[in-house]
Amino acid sequence: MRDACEDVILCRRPDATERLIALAESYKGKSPDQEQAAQEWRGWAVEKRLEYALVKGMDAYIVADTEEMRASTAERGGRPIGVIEGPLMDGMNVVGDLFGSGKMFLPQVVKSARVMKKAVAHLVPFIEAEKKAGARPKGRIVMATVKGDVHDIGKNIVGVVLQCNGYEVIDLGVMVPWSKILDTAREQHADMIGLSGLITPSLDEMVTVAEEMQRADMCLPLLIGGATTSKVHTALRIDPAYSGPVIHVLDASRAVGVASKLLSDTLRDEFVEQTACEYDTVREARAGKTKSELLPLAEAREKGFAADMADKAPPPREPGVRVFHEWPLADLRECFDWTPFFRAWELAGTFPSILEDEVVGESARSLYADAQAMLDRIVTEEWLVAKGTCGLWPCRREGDDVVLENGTRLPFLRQQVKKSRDRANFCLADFIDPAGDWIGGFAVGIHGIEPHSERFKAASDDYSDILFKALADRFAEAFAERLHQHVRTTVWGYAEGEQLTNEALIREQYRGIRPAPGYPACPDHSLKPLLFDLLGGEAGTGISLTESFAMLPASAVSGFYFAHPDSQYFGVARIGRDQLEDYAARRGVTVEAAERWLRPNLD
Ligand code: B12
Repeated sequence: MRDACEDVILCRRPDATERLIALAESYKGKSPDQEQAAQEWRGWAVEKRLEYALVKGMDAYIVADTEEMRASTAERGGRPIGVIEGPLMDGMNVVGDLFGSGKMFLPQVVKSARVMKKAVAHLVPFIEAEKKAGARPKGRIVMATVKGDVHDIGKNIVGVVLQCNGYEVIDLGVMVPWSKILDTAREQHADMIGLSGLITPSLDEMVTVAEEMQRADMCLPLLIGGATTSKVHTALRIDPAYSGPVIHVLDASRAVGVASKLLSDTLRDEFVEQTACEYDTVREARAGKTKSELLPLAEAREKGFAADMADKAPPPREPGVRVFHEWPLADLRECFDWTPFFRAWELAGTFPSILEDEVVGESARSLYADAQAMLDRIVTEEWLVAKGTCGLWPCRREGDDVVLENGTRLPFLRQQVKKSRDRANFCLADFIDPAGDWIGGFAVGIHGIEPHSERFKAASDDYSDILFKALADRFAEAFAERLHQHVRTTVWGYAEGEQLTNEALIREQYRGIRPAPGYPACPDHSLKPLLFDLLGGEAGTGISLTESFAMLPASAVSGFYFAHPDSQYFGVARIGRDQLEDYAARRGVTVEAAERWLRPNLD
C-alpha cells in the first residue's frame, strides 16, 4: 500500500493511479475483518493466486506472483513457457468460461487481459533467454482495419478477447492496404484473416481484400466485423468474391466461438458448411424478396416535403466561418451521452439506469468509476484538445441541390420508395428556401490521442487504451452536440432562449438538425471534401480525410446544419438508376464514381 501511494505521489510509474485504485478496491468499505478476508487470497498457493488475480483483473501482485511461479517451475526443471501454458492459461480459461456463460462482462475480460499481458511481459525475457520458441498459440490471426478507415476500438476489443483465449493476434492497425494484409498472412503462416471497418466505403475495400485472396489462391478463413458490416452484405458481396470460408462476426463475444470452430479438426467442416448454407438462404431470400416499389425520380420530387418557408430561420448573427481552437473539456464532459459508451463495452441498457441493472449493473458501475477517474485526468492534465469549426453561409435551394452564394453546389439525395399517399419523399434540400436561405456546416475533432494511446500500449494496458479511445469518441459526440447548441443560441441565434437539459439534448428536443455525410439522410461520404473546403480545409478544421473520406483524428464528427423548424432526420434508403445518373451529373462525377459511393443505397 505504501509503495502504491508513493508511486502516485512521486509520479514513479505511468500506471500508478490505476494500481492504487485497484488496491483501494480491495479495502473499500470493509471492516478490519473483511480487510483480512480480502487479503486472504494472498495466503493461497501461487497457482490459485494467479487465477484469482486474472479473474478479478487485479494486477497489483501479478509480477511478484508470476516470478514466484517461474522460480518454482525452474526449480522443478520446468521452463518459463510452462507458466504461460499452465497456470496463466488455466486462469484465462476460467475467465473465458465465465464470459462465455454470461457471468462476466467485457470490461472485466479486458481487465483480465491486462493482467495476463503483464504476466507474459515479465516472462518474455526469460523465454527469450532460453532461445526456445514461444508458447504455441491455438491459432494465429492477422487483423486489420481496412484501407481508408481509421477506427479500431471494435477490432482492438476483439483482438484482446481472442488473445485472452490463447490466440495469437497480429494486429496491423488501421488504414491497411490489402497487399500488406495478404503478405503478412503468408509470411506469418496465419490461420485466419480478420477485417474491420466502421464506414460504408470500407465494405468495398473488404470485397477487394476477398477478391485478392481469391486471386492469390488462398484458402484461409476470412472474418468480417465492424459497425458498418452485416451478415447480408457479407453474404451478398464478400462471400461470392472468395471461395474460402467467409464469416461475418457480429461482436466480440462471438469471435472466440467462431475462431475455435474454424480451427477445430472436428467442427470446422460442419461450421463452414452451415455458414455457407445460411448465406445461400440470405441470397435466395434477397433475390426472391418483393422490393418496395420505387417512384420515378420526377414523381418522388413532386411528392417532396413542402416546408412552410414563412417559418424559416432568420439570417445568422455571425455569418461565415468560426474556429474554436480549444473548447473546454470540462464543459464537454457535462454533456456526454453515456449510453453508447456502455454499448461499446457490450453492456446493454440505458444510462443511468444501467448502473442499477440486475445483470450488468456491477460491471457498469465499475467501468463508470474507471471512466470518471480517467476523465478527471484527461480534463485536469489536458490530455486532449477539442478543436471545432463551424460556418454559416447564404444559399438557395435549386431542385435537390443547395447552392451557396459562393457557387458551391451541395447535391442531396431524395427518398424514392413509394409511400402511402400522405407521406412525403424527403430530401434535405426540402428544408431550404429557393428564394434565399442559410445553411451551416461543422467539423469537430479530438486531438492528442496518440501519445496517451501509445503509453497505454507500451504498458500492455489494452483496458486503459480502449477506455481512453471510447472516452475520446464521447468527447467528439459531446462537442458536436455542444457546438450545435452554441450555434443555435448564439452564432446563428435563432434559438436564443433555448434552455435544455442534457437528457433533452440527447433526445434532440431542439429546433434544427445536423445530418452528417454518411448518416442515412445524407449517405454520400464523398460530400465531406466540399464541406471541408467551405470550412477552410485541413488548415481550418485540423482534420484530414483518407481516400475513403474517413476523418483523422478518428474521434471526429462533421455535418451540415439545417434550421427550419420542420427539418428532420430520415433515411434516403434505396434509390433508382434514374436518381443515380441525375446525382452523378449534379455532383459532377462519372456514374461509376457515384455508383461506388452510393452502392449501399442502389436498387
Ligand atoms: C459511436 C459512433 C461513432 C463514434 C466513434 C465510433 C467507434 N470508434 O467505433 C464517433 C462519434 C467518433 C463517430 C463518428 C462517425 N460516424 Co459513427 N457511429 C457510432 C455508432 C453510434 C456506434 C459505433 C460503436 O459504438 N462502436 C463501438 C465498437 C466497439 O463497436 P464496433 O466497431 O461495431 O465493433 C464490434 C463489432 O462490430 C465486432 N468487430 C469489429 N471489428 C471486428 C473485426 C473482426 C475481425 C471481428 C471478428 C469482429 C469485429 O466486434 C466489436 C466488439 O463487439 C454507430 C451506429 C451503430 N449503432 O453502430 C455509428 C456509425 C458507425 N457511424 C457512422 C458514420 C457515418 C460516422 C461518421 C462518418 C459521421 C460523420 N460524418 O461525422 C463519423 C466518422 C468518423 C471518422 N473518423 O471518420 C455510420 C457508419 C455507416 C456509414 N453509413 O458509413 C454508423 C453505422 C451510423 C449510421 N447508422 O449511419 N461514430
